[in-house]
Amino acid sequence: MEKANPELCEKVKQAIIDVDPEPAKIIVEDALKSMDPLEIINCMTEGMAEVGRLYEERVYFVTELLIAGEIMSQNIEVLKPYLAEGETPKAHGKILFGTVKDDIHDIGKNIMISLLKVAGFEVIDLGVDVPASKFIETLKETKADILAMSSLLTSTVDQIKSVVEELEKEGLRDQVKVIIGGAAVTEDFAKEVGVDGYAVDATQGVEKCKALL
Ligand code: B12
Repeated sequence: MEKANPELCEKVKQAIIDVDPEPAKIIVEDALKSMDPLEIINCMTEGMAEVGRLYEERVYFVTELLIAGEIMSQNIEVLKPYLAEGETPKAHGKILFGTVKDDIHDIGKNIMISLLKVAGFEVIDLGVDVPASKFIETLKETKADILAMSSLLTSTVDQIKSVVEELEKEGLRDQVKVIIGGAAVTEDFAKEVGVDGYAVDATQGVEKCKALL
């Protein structure tokens, strides 16, 4: 997507990369004056990808990942009240959402949940490190229309397969739409496991959920 304000976006991105909470908060608050909150989130996400790259190159360590995560989460709290502006007709439907077992990344999940709520969905958030049994048990209790799973680690994507297999075993697969996302997931993987939807970011994820119902 073309950026409305590439210079400011770069500043926001850099603020995340610098992993210094105070200036990052000021820059994001300042960006709000001229940028759409969703665009700010996308710029921060680009910063997070760069933090991940620096971690891979051993320039950064887990501490930096943690601080960057905290900064991003705090800034999302600042942006949340502005997300609802300009929203059109409300969607109806219940979504069960969680990050798969052995994975504790939740920033992307939380962004998508905020956007889903703005769009009018009811969301049941199972949190992180959610085993297949918990997804199935809660699905039976809540009769959710959509099951959404997030996975950021290549070592945890197979958990998605386990959940889909469990759904089939329990005879529930036809009763629920399944959508997946997160940095470890691809369109090809989604096809391979036979889920109903995949999205590269939360905005597209919300659109997919609307289309699935
Ligand atoms: C912050 C971070 C952390 C934080 C997480 C804090 C938190 N509360 O989430 C902490 C410090 C805890 C962490 C820990 C670890 N991390 Co980490 N982490 C990251 C980092 C830098 C950013 C992730 C992030 O929040 N991005 C911003 C959000 C907004 O993006 P997102 O999650 O991708 O979500 C967007 C989309 O994917 C989509 N989306 C997400 N979920 C869903 C779901 C659905 C249904 C849909 C449709 C869409 C969707 O919408 C979102 C918004 O647009 C990434 C780097 C990266 N490139 O992702 C590494 C990264 C994911 N981590 C990595 C690693 C290795 C680890 C550790 C193993 C490190 C360690 N040695 O301990 C641990 C694992 C802990 C565990 N068991 O889960 C690797 C994974 C490598 C791999 N291929 O498996 C990465 C890629 C870094 C790297 N390049 O090496 N990490």
